[in-house]
Amino acid sequence: MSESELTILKIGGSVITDKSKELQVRMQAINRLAEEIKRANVESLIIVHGGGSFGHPVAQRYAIVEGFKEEAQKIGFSETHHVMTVLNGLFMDALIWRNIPAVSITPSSCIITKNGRIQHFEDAPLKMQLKMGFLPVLYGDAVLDSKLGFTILSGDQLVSVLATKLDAERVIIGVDVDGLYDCDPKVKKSAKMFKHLTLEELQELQSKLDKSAACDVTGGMFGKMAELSKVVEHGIPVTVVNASKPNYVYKALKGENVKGTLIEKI
Ligand code: IP8
Repeated sequence: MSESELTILKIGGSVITDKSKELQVRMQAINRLAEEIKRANVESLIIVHGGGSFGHPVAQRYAIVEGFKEEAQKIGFSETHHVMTVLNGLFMDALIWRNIPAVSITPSSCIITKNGRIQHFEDAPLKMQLKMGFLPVLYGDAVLDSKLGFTILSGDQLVSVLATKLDAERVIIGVDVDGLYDCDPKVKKSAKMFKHLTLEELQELQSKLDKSAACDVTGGMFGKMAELSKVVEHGIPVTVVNASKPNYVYKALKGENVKGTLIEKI
């Protein structure tokens, strides 16, 4: 299968962990998602997952995203990376026990950022894994940074860089709400969900939302969308679906009709 038929699936940290409690995994969600990924049987797939209540609280405690300022942060860098490998291990268990040939790719070992943006990515093993029919799994991680010393690389940046670099066919973003809204549906019941957005509409919406202090966005969804608009700009369609609900990810992977938000260039 050519790389042009590649699918990139992002699973948000809020889907696979309980963000209200540190280091709280949602094992049921991980197992269900692994089952759905197995059933969908997509030939060329990369999975990226977020940090949720594993990576984020530790990274925040040690201000890892701001870069290296003092020696005391180093153990925080190690801890952040370590808890991400633990969460990733649980995801990998669920996939491999279902006979999915998934292989974990550790971002901190093959990526260096510059001021938070990916500068160097040793992607030859990933490309070879894809060619051989493996399923590479990456995650948001603590990484070294040529300007800052270190920082946090989000799963969303990984998705946008991988999708554009490898010319993915489509990107599916699994979150814990039904799609992309004009404001946070968990805060505002009247929040309006978008079924379809063009790149222009998305950018318009983002600029409006930036100015609006009254209305928060869905778990930073629009911040993530800034990353994903790069994917859409590249001509790759992005679908945002609720990965906390059974079969949504399955249907999206199968290309079936599913409730969510489709973002396309035109
Ligand atoms: O949850 C960040 O990845 P994200 C992961 O995709 C860490 O933003 C280590 C905080």
